[in-house]
Amino acid sequence: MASGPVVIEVRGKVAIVWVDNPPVNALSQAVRQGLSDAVAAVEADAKVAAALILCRGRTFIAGADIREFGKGPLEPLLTDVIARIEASPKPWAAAIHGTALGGGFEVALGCCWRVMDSRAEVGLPEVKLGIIPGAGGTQRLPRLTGVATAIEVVTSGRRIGAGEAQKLGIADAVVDLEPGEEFADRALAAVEAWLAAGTMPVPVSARPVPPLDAAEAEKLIAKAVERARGQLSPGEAARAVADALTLDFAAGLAAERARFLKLVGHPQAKALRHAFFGERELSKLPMLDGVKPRAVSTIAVVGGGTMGAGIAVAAADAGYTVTVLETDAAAAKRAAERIHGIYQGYAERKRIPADAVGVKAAAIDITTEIGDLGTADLVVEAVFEDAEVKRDLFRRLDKVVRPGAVMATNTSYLDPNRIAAATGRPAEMCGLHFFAPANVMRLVEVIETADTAPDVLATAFAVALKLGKLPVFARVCDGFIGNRIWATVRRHYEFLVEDGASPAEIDAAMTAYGFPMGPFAVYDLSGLDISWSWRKRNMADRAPDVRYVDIPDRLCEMGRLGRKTGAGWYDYASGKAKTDPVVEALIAEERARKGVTARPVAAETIQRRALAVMANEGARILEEGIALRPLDVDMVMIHGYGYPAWRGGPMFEADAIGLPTVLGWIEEAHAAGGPGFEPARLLVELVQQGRTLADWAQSR
Ligand code: T1G
Repeated sequence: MASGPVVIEVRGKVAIVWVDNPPVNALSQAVRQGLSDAVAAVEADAKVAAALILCRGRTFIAGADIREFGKGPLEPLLTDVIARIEASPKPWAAAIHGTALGGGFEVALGCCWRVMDSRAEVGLPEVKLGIIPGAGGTQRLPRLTGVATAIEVVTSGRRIGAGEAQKLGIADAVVDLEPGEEFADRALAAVEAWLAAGTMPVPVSARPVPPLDAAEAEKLIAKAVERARGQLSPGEAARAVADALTLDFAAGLAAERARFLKLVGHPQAKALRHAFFGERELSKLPMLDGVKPRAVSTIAVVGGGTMGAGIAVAAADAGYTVTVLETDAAAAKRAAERIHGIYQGYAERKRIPADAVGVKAAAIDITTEIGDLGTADLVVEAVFEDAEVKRDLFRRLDKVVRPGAVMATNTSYLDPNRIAAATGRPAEMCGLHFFAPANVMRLVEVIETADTAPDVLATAFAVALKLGKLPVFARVCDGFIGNRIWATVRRHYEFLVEDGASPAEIDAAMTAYGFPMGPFAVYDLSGLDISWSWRKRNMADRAPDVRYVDIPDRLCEMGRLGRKTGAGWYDYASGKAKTDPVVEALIAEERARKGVTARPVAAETIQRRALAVMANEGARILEEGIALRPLDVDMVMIHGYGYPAWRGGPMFEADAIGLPTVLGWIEEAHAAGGPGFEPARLLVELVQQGRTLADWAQSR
């Protein structure tokens, strides 16, 4: 039988049901229909004793087709297809390679047997899309793993490797392929062996749910809700799994469906779909169409400090040959220790075996000879953030780096044009702005200078993607996309402190909004001296009517540079951030000096101000062509600054709330902040035209 993306191939007594729906075998309506038809065909074929689902391409079924969401349920529903497979008088097996995620894993759970390639993974990541498993995953998984484990799996959305899946009773067999061996053959052999054994396993849905104390289940739900910081789906997923303790399978399934339908249309789910597809749109840029990246196999990193070491490890882990250049032997030794430390951390978190630490660290060559960079295909500079230090370095690199190599600066605030101008080949230059720790943070701002050649840009994107990063295109301005928005909203947090809010109140408001950490806690962590030098560079010759808060300068003058000095906005003597009467007194003193009468500031006012200012600055960045699309701004703020993904980022959220409303909040921010915070022309025009940022993006 062949219907669309599902084809049956009978081998002996087993019907192999091939799913072939590139790129990731998503469960589109056609695939669901094909599977449903396959159940009937298998039942009707007397020669066939069992069925085996196998997928073409790089992965097993990666879940429901997310592009179908919001378009209303299309028959056949996945729940029904899985029920037909499970109820079939002939056993079905699933052979999992690559990933079986969401609905794909649920299909496998509806089968009698699951055989996994040893490199395969399974998971129910629906919470990352603001939903919960909607085809029986919350009811079948706990029947295999127990409720506590199932709650952990559905609330984290993490992937489970084959080894663990076997231990948890999810995988009935794990296949370690010999070179040249076909997974399909090994999976088929497994099914034939099970058939020969003659024992038909009990369908998962008919298996009992291992008991768990109701109070324990409640505790796990509460923990999931607390960890979600305002995102709804993890709590709902935990409750759905816990339902299995009190409801029979059919009732549990119905309850799961109800929760799923409540969430799939929720603004949080729409925001997370925006984030899912946004990540995948980042490198789809018209200026990269048909532009061939240059070949890169060797990367040199100049500077083995925190950023340099992280970049070197990320590059080595992605398979590049890496060299780190340091100024002298002592600095080289420190760089080696940092790199070793990163791998040590990986071993402690069981990401790599302990005996791999030394090998991996040693694979990164560290030199003090700039000449050794002569053969590098890409050179990334991560030295001290000083324009003359960087220009001098690139002048020297210009003499040794081979023609045709790409050179990139990791500067976060300096002008890459000025740095590139220190070389005779500015077209070979771009910015690669990593975020600390560079071996962890996925975001990279790829900066196009005035001279960057198209294939240099394409090379930067290709390397960033191979590093497993999220490359966001940006042009040159102070702070590019992320730091510019962050510096702008920071000024408003400081205005709110001067007007009456405490740093702790602002931090509480923004963590309640969904940020992992409050802004003042972040400032103390990254060091107050960074923005101090930014203010000195950018605010020293400000116009008299520009609002300026002196409190952070006073803190720095007092030597309170943040955690690294034991005090900043907070006091860290106890190891934890504590409100400090010294800071409270300083704030009161500054208010008095400015003649400001403190007034209570509601959390909602703080949150609205933050969104308004971020969206406004984001719109300016779009107007100026520094960023190309609202999604670029959103992905930077989500992946670089902790903006809650379930809000979609400031631009998406501004549209979701409604630009007229947000423009009102921006005007309030302008009233509070004065010159420099005028509403962006783009937003004013869109409101006048009754259009959204998404409309604007579509029209470009
Ligand atoms: N639906 C539609 N398109 C999808 C898709 C999906 N589930 N998964 C991936 N794509 C597209 C993606 O947009 C990209 O398109 C291309 O495939 C390659 O993806 C009932 C309701 C599988 C690990 O959450 O995690 O099941 O950009 O670049 O890096 O309970 O894709 O090329 O045009 O990511 O190799 C649950 C989502 C759904 C898994 C592969 N499933 N996908 O990663 O490729 S909800 C998921 C992934 C659900 C049920 C519920 C990854 C991947 P384009 P890619 P990759």
